[in-house]
Amino acid sequence: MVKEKIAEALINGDVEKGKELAKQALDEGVSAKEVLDEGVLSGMEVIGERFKNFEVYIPEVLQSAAVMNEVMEVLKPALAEIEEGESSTKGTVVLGTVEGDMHDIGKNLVALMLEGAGFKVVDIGIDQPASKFVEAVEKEKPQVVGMSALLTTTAPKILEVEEALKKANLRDKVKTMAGGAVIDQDFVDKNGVDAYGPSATAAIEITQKLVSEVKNNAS
Ligand code: B12
Repeated sequence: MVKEKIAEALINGDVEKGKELAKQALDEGVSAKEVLDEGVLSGMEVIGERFKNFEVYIPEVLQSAAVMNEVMEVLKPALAEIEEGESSTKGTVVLGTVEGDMHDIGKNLVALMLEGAGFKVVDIGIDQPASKFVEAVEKEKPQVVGMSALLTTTAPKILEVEEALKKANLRDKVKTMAGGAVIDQDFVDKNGVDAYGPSATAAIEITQKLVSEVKNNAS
């Protein structure tokens, strides 16, 4: 029940209620992942649908995002415990939202989960042109580059990042992954991206796999 109430608080934009319920859920033994998937994300889904149908507008969406951020603060310590066993391969991920795109809620969630799982995340932020991804790869030498795109108009920017990495002779040194509302398996297959990440929890498993592929190639 408490998970549904968290979704409700998120939909209603009630920060205090959201925080209080998240604490209550953890106290009651509900896992942070369940709160995330069945509370936070299902609430965001409802808001997403309403935004699409013009039933709510930008201020309401931002208020729900504020609830989500506060609830995530409560969940953070518990999510960090999702960390996989000792044998998991840790590495570095450069993560950003592509040029022209301001959406960062999903990207931030991916960053949070990856950090929780023990990866170093270099978050380059929103609205980042291909050149900034290249710069970050040169500087940070990550195994994985993660790109987030939520608009039909910005999805092609992922291809620009792929091309820029090739031009800088960096593409064979990293694996790439992409996610966001308009990205799917078909898109990544057609655009030479190594993996599609449907969610922040999936991103952990994918990153683990990609990091070990890069490390195996190097050895
Ligand atoms: C919140 C939101 C906004 C907020 C963004 C606030 C912020 N700080 O991010 C605001 C109000 C600012 C906004 C603005 C706009 N938005 Co908007 N927005 C949304 C909304 C409702 C939710 C997105 C969200 O945060 N979801 C919750 C998170 C947790 O989910 P997520 O982003 O999908 O991320 C998860 C996965 O996709 C994945 N993932 C995401 N990125 C990555 C990256 C990697 C590497 C991996 C592995 C995984 C991964 O993991 C995440 C966590 O599980 C969506 C609706 C939707 N269905 O997505 C529309 C939506 C994306 N927006 C849309 C539009 C049109 C706009 C505007 C153009 C509206 C306008 N007319 O001004 C502007 C564009 C601004 C810009 N230039 O970017 C459309 C896009 C349609 C399209 N096909 O292009 C959508 C789909 C709504 C719709 N159906 O009409 N928006």
